[in-house]
Amino acid sequence: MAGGGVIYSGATDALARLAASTGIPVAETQAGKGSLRFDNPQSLGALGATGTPAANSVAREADLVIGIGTRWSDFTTASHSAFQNPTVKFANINISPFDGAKLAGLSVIGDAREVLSVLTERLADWQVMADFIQAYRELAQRWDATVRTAFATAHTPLSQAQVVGAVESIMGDRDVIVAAAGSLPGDLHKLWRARDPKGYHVEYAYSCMGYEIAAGLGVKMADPSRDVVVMVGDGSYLMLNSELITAISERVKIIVVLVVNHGFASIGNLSESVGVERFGTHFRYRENGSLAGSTLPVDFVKNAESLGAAAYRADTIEELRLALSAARDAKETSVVVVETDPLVNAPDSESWWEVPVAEVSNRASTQAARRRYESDRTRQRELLAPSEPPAAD
Ligand SMILES: Cc1ncc(C[n+]2csc(CCOP(=O)(O)OP(=O)(O)O)c2C)c(N)n1
Ligand SMILES: [Mg+2]
Repeated sequence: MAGGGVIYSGATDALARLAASTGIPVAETQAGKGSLRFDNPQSLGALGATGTPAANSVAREADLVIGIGTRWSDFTTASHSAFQNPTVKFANINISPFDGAKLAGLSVIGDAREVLSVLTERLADWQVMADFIQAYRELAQRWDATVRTAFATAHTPLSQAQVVGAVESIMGDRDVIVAAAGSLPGDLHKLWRARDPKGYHVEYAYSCMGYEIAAGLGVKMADPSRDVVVMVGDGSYLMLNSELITAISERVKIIVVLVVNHGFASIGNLSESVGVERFGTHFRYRENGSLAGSTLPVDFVKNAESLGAAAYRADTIEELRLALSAARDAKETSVVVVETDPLVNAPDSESWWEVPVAEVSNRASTQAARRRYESDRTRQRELLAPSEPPAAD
């Protein structure tokens, strides 16, 4: 399990060597995404609530999990439901004793790159079983096919997956995608096919709305040799679009892809999952005391233009590709405004996230959600049994 520590310690090559020589498959957290290239034969992609079914399936059965530079966050462990093998054990390589001790793991305090190099030497004659390799490769290939289908399946308005696919296709191997809040981090975690350890910058620790444009500016200043594409939802954009002005005044070029779905799609999904039917998550007029009036007439193209950015509206996939190419070739900061359907979700992670549901409610939808919640909770594992250190030999 590769966390952000793999990237921060410069351990990506060391990880690839360990994975290649032992056949141990690698899954990634948000911060660890890009630890391996997406097409590395040992890569399973993202793990957990926003993960790939491939990684989640392998995690469910795993008997030993090595956490490298990961905080084992609630999303990563799918609220402690990701690991179902009754004898699963953890070994955590971390520079922080606090994180090393998590999931009752065997704590190995050290730098990820150094520890991985030693581990590769000591495991020189050891490999996982061949049928395991075949099984996880099949799972990874199946997920890859699912991603390609999601990118290519036409919807009107576009699906967010189509937009992610179009953005990915215009970016070079070293370019950086930036995101932070809403439905994008989850979709990017599972769908994005990372090609460089520094190519994926998603803030999902606090998932702070408004981080996106300011972060894109910082990433571009840190390495001007890379193109930076910021993907931001309309909710986040409305919270902090003003940093566009800083990008323009400093002549720091970023490309902003503004995904307009007229509200908080992610919170709408969450609301549905707890039986509250997307209450208050649409950008609509209040009418007769209800929040279900007509859609607010915000013109995002004019808004971006008014701040000094070049702005494009894209309603079809062809218009999106043209706008993205123009933005990529331009010298100045651009905003590509694209409308998407908030009700078309990315392919399922086959995972779970614990969001408690009201125990007492008159709504049938909430009562049904509560029953689902109680049943899902039975999959949680405490993972408190300590992993014994190996006997000295
Ligand atoms: C500063 C801040 N306030 C509130 C939240 C809770 N929150 C998470 S996503 C979200 C809605 C985001 O809407 P948008 O940017 O349009 O993305 P979408 O969900 O539509 O993909 C909210 C309110 C947050 N993450 N950060
Ligand atoms: Mg939105």
